[in-house]
Amino acid sequence: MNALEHCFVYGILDLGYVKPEAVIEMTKKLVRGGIDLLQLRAKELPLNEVRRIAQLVVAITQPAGVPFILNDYPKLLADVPAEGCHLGQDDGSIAEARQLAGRQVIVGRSTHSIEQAVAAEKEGADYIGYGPLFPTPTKPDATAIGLSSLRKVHAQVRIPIFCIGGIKESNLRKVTDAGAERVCVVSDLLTAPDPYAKVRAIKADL
Ligand code: TZP
Ligand code: MG
Repeated sequence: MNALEHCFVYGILDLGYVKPEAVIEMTKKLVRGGIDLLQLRAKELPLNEVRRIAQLVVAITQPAGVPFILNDYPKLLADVPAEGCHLGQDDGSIAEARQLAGRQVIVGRSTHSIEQAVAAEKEGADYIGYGPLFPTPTKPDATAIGLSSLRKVHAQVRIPIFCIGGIKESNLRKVTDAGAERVCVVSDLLTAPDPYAKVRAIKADL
């Protein structure tokens, strides 16, 4: 069985929004709220600091049975017992990431078009991120792809597709009406006054 089969709401601990010292508390809130899958995205920190924070997160996610994914750094999977890693379009091959991990791991790939989505599945990704659907302050330079290709990408790709980019509780209905089945949410979770309640609300609406 695919470990992601029952994962529908993917949260990202983006350290652009959460200070390192607040990561544990935020992780606990998201996990208690029922997040299905959690990623650590720390673009500005040195590798040692990413490793340290990842160790703290995995100590919470693992007992809770929430798969934990490291953005970038497949090599960290050799010493952090996270369940997988997430690669952008320019982050190297899926096979290379698996080799660096040295054990069975989940490998995801960011995709921004149907062609990239199909290619990621063919390459052996376990899941894809698909977007950004909307413009987003979390990735300000990325071009939004909109909602019009969602049905087509779901028809062409069998691995789990996590739609991402500007998705919020307030526009979730629009996104699912356009064909999204799974979502990845960053700022709407991390800036919520009550992230626990926000996860619950998004899960309930999906
Ligand atoms: N990749 C595509 S869009 C995005 C990433 C990491 C950011 C999504 O963040 P938000 O705050 O949910 O729009
Ligand atoms: Mg990357």
